[in-house]
Amino acid sequence: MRLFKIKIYTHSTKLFLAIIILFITSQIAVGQKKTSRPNVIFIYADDLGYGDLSAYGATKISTPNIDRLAKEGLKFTNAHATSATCTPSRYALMTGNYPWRKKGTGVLPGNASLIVPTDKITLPLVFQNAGYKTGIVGKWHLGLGSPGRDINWNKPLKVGPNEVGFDYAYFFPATSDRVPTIFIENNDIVGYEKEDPIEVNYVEKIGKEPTGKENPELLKLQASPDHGHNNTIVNGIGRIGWMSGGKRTRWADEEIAHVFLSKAEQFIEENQKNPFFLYFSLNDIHVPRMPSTEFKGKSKMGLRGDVILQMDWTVGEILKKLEALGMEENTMVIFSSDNGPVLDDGYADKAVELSEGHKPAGVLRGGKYSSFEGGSRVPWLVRWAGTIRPATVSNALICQVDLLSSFAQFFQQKIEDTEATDSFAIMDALIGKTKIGRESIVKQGGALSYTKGNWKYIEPNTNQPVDKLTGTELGNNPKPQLYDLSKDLGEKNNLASQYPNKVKLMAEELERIKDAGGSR
Ligand code: NG6
Ligand code: CA
Repeated sequence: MRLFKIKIYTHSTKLFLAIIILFITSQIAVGQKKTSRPNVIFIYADDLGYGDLSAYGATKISTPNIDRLAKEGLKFTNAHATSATCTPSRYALMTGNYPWRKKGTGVLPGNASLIVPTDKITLPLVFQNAGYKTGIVGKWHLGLGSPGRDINWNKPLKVGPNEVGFDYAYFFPATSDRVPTIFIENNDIVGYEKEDPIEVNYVEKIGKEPTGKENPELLKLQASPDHGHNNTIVNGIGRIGWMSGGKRTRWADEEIAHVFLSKAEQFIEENQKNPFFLYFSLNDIHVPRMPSTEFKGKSKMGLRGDVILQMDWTVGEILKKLEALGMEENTMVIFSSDNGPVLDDGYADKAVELSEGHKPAGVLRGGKYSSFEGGSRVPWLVRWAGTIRPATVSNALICQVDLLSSFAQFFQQKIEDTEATDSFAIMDALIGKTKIGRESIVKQGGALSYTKGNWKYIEPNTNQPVDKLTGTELGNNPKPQLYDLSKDLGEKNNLASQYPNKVKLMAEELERIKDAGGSR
């Protein structure tokens, strides 16, 4: 009898244990399912500086929603765009190649041809190959249409984001200070009417509409002298370039943030059952800074501060949406900026006067356009709830050009040696598993710079040291520059004459990287 009881006992214990083990393994399986193919949202701010967020030390402005990413995730202090302007940084993000290797990757006009190859791997293609749905919402600025052909704005706009890996695209072609001031959904201009055909020109005036130059009295935001934002007036703001027609397709600047947010939310909702990659490329905080009414005057720092708050609100809305859909754990949210900050970038919005006491680049020297760190060292935050430990800080050296190879590594895809040649597979660094990132980086401002470990070398360059229009210190110097970033992040002490051998070595290594056609 006794024996029998024990037998039953052991039998049921075994059963109990088996059930527990089954339960645990099924939970692990659910967990894996959740985390091995997370959705990825890459939020890319425009012209946001290293010191513009309270998470990065700003005290005159508060960005609680973006700061949440730091509190609940990982904050990088040594993260970089490849370049100090938009088009080249975005080219690198899409292709995994340093932009200075290819001619024609500088800031593009609104009627430029597509510069991203359609027959090579791209960041969105990595996700498509992994079975993800891919979308871009926001600023594009990488051209449209085949090289060498003028864009016909009155036909479907083929050869753009859709042709380089995005299943869905809702975007504007260049920048909000450039014509055409239109939204495009996939291949079509939103609200297009064939009775009012659209023409765009960057050489001479077309049509009879007033321009900022001829009719400044019509402007609600004056252009700064000499910057050239005084051509066709759209929504009371002079633009770079001329356009005619498409009267009802033109946006109001005040609606851009809301339109993009609603399209991003729609994409998230529609794809909540698929894994997806969303490239959410904000218009904020680029000029013209013209926030929606609810944000006007809110920051007490003028329009530039107001659009920072609008940008922060946008990020908060995305986080809310993920929460509402129960998608926090299976969605990785990455936030960064395409280049450093600038105050006067073409419009008299009083950014210089009203930013007093605020340091847009934080401790860094220079800003947008510069070879100094202010040009391209940028905020970078990642939240992946349940996987990345909250409130982690990493000083790993990482660059936006690495996203392509890192996600390919994550999905176990092989990238040909001839493609994405400057993109390093450093996924463990990007999600905080290690603090070792890439070994070195070549960046582009006024001149090229080469950083390895603590040392940064800037190539000699005879161009003007200070940009006359924006007042930015460009980092140009006819003599070589060498900085020890571990002691001098503000790049104040040029140590080149103290360490001539170091300078020689770094200059040689930079030449080798240039000649090699790739650095990976
Ligand atoms: C510059 C514009 C500037 C801005 C920039 C592009 C002038 C004098 N300045 O050429 O206003 O539009 O291009 O910014 O034209 S970016 O963030 O897209 O690179
Ligand atoms: Ca930019």
